[in-house]
Amino acid sequence: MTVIKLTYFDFRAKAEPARLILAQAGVDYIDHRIPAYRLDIEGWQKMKPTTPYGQLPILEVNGELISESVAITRYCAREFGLAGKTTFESAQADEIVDALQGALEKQYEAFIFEKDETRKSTLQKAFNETVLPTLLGNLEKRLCSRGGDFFVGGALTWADIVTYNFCVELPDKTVVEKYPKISALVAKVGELPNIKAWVASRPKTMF
Ligand SMILES: N[C@@H](CCC(=O)N[C@@H](CS)C(=O)NCC(=O)O)C(=O)O
Repeated sequence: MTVIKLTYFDFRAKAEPARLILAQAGVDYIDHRIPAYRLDIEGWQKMKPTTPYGQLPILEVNGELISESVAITRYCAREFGLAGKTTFESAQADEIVDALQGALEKQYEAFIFEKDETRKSTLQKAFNETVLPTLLGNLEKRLCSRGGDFFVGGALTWADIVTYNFCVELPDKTVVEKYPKISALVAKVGELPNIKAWVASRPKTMF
């Protein structure tokens, strides 16, 4: 039996897309959570050098380790049949995930990492008024061009699950309502029984 262990801080953040995929696929895995690094600086400083890039999440599969959240999420999607049926479909799913990832990095910068208050507020304004509407508008068009129900091949893939996670984690979720196809997709993914059960039962964390 394959033993899968996902190690991350006790947040949703960068591990949640992989957790959602594993939940949707009904995979039994070890959801290993360590205290947020600011709550256990000493513990994290000990563990940090044991990880490939000094960061989490990491995924161990039968003891072999991979790092980087998107690589981990993509592996889970491929391994459990949620990455498209052909290499072209895989690329179509990758495109959506990459587009979301670009915006997500700007969101983290604006809402979490930037310490200078003036710059932070400029970045947040740019995210809310330009980055996010541009991305959602483009994704709405992409979704329509691919049939309107799912992003790839008329069936659920990780592109849909990552989109769902991005939208439900937005500081202001109501913005998604302006994009009817994306909104319907987010609702549909949220109603998938395995996703719904995971979201209801997962540890409650701030982000
Ligand atoms: N590019 C990496 C970034 C991972 C990352 O930023 N991890 C943060 C937590 S979200 C971390 O480990 N911070 C602790 C540190 O850098 O010491 C990924 O996507 O996995």
